[in-house]
Amino acid sequence: MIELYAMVSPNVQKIYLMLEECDLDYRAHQVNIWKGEQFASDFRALNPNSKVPVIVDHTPFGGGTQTIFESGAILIYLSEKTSRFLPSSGSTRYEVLQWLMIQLTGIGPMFGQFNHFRRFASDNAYGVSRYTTQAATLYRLIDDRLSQHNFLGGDDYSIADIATFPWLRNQASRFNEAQSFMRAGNPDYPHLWRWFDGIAARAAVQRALQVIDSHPSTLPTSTPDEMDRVFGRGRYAASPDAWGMNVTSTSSL
Ligand SMILES: N[C@@H](CCC(=O)N[C@@H](CS)C(=O)NCC(=O)O)C(=O)O
Repeated sequence: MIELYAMVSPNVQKIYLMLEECDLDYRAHQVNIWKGEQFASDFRALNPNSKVPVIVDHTPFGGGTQTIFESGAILIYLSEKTSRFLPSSGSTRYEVLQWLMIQLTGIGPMFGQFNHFRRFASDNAYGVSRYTTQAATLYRLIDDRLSQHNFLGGDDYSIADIATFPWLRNQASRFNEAQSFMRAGNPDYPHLWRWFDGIAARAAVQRALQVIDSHPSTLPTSTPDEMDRVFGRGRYAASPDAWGMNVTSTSSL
């Protein structure tokens, strides 16, 4: 059995998708990051970086328990545990890993910053502009890649797709009206939306999305101070007076 420490974000959604795709037995524990549960000592013992997702596998190869944090490391671990969605050798393995890394180092951080500035600091024109451009560049990259291959890693569905799908779904549902290039079905990205619809139709993905969508975001229950703590701003900023960033904003989209 695998325990998943979770919340609603795309980085966690990848792991639900993978667990369902691999038909693994799991139990999810919701970590309320707005209430600071990620900073509790028992959670930090699992991930000293105080972030979800984390898994604890009670039946790893070799016995004992195996704890893993970082969504990319978790996906690779689960692939190797089940021999699924990541070739064990050869150039296709590295194709998949390359596109997994594009998600981990590009799509996640850039879309994450886009979301942050658009939702919580929309008066910061530079941040909004920079991350809108970064996100648009990534949409073009994904569509171009998928114009040549059925899936991001090549011919077969892989952890690169599993990692990327929740981010595109998140953007389309949150910014459908406000940011045209993120709109679901946008004809400027025909290959991206062909790929997206195919993944959305998978039985395991539908099962995962049902579980994911049954957990509402706890953000609306957070106080301005709790938001400042997660965002590292206000009295939590390393340098509160620098850059005029001593800002508390509760605006949400
Ligand atoms: N690189 C990490 C990112 C994880 C991450 O940013 N988790 C967020 C939720 S999406 C979190 O736990 N935030 C709590 C905090 O920053 O205090 C991964 O891919 O697992």
